[in-house]
Amino acid sequence: MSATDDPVPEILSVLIVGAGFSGLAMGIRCREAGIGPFRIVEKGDGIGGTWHANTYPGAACDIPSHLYSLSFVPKADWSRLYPQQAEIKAYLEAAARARGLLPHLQLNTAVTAMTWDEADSLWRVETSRGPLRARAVVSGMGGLHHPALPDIPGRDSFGGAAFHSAAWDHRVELRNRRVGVIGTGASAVQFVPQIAGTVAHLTLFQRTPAWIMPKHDRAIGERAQAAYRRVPLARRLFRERLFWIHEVRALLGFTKVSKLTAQAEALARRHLARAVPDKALRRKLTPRYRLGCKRVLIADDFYPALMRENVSLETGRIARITPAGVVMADGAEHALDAIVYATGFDVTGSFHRLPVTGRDGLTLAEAWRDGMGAFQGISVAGFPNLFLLMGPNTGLGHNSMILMIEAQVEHALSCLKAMRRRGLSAVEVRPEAQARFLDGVRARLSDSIWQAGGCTSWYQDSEGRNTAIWPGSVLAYRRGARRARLDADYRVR
Ligand code: N01
Repeated sequence: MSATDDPVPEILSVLIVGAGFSGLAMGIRCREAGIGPFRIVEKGDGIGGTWHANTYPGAACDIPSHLYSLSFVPKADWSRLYPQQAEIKAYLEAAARARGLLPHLQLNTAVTAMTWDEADSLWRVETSRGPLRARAVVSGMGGLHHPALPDIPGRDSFGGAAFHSAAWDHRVELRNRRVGVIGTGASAVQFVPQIAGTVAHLTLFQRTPAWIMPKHDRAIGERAQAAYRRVPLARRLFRERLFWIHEVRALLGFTKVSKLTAQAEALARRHLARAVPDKALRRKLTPRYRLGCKRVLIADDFYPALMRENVSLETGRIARITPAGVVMADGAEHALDAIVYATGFDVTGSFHRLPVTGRDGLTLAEAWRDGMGAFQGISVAGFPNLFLLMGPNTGLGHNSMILMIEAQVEHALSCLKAMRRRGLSAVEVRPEAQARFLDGVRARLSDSIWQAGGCTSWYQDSEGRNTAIWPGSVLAYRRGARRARLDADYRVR
């Protein structure tokens, strides 16, 4: 993929950070609207964001392909109901090429600091390849790109191979080796079935059993693909149907403990019982928190993988890691040749790692001392001309994240277009608009599963506040976010 190395224009209209779904969506819409000059900088060496970085065996999306794609970049020939990593990455590369983004895209360029220059009304941005200046910055950095390694004593003393699932080391041969996998989240349930059949022995270290639903993945046949190609309305109706199947959960109040929770838990228990006849193993795999508190997983092949003779499930507490393997709190030892950490990401720390200094020297870390928060998850008071995509409280547990991203892109774009039309140099969300929005989020969260569910999850910060998930329907979010009400919610100058 040949991106650009051309010199950057002296002052960019827009700098977009990240070439994953959200950054590329923003770039496409900027280009269509004639906003420019703009540039997309990406720290990685390819397009796709999480779908470029995560190459573990079996990496796939648990949202159907026709819904997990941009409404303005339709693809008729998705090969499976649930898309696999390579197909999503190829889709994003094709979109970037077809929509003329390559001349705007600069790879291997990490943003290291950003400072708002009030006198010149622009952002001064430090990158690993030199400074940039931009009137506006759109962050498409996402939240799930800093792998979290567990704080287990002796971790670095391990003598075998060790890596995180999000940075899979394909040079390490796991075939016929004794492999330990720590963690049982969305990543582990996808790759454990892929490697279980080839390793000598797999020990899965589980701290908390997850709720797992049936997946029912299937290939989408050539006839259906051809029909979607010939009749775009058929594809749109299929996408719409998938949207409503997912959205109905939110409309029925999935974020609260309800009858729906109990019914979904019963379905997941039946899924477990069908796959795992062994009562003792089933007990170990049965969650003890209410469904929805952590991300609900979908997989048909994970439980069968645990039934294999060469796979064992360890549910005790890990005491330490030694050069030879893992030692449990009860003294049991597991000799291992390799350890895969499927231990998730540092989500709340993601923005704090990047020094972002807004108006009057306020840093984003200071603004978020009492927890992350942004107006519509997009704009933060004190940080003019800065727009966050996939910002705080805009993640989804029930539907496609792409729908949220598109609403955020339209919000940022409506601000940028108004700035151009009205000759504005800065737009900054009013603190009262931000406070009103965050009060609404808090009210929605007050009787949510995260208050009552008795679990901790990466959705919550160290104080237990959910700063990751939008506690409502996509429809409700889109209604509020899609078009910025500049004169009501923003200060302009
Ligand atoms: O990470 P996770 P993930 N000792 O944080 C355990 C997205 N995603 O990479 O539950 C022992 O879910 C931890 O245990 P516990 C998706 O949004 C999407 O799997 O904290 N264990 C848990 O079991 C997802 O939610 C897709 O008790 C430790 C696991 O490690 C997000 O990425 C696919 C531990 C971490 O699970 C993250 O998923 C894959 C310790 N010290 C991922 N620390 C799609 O299909 C942590 N654990 C779209």
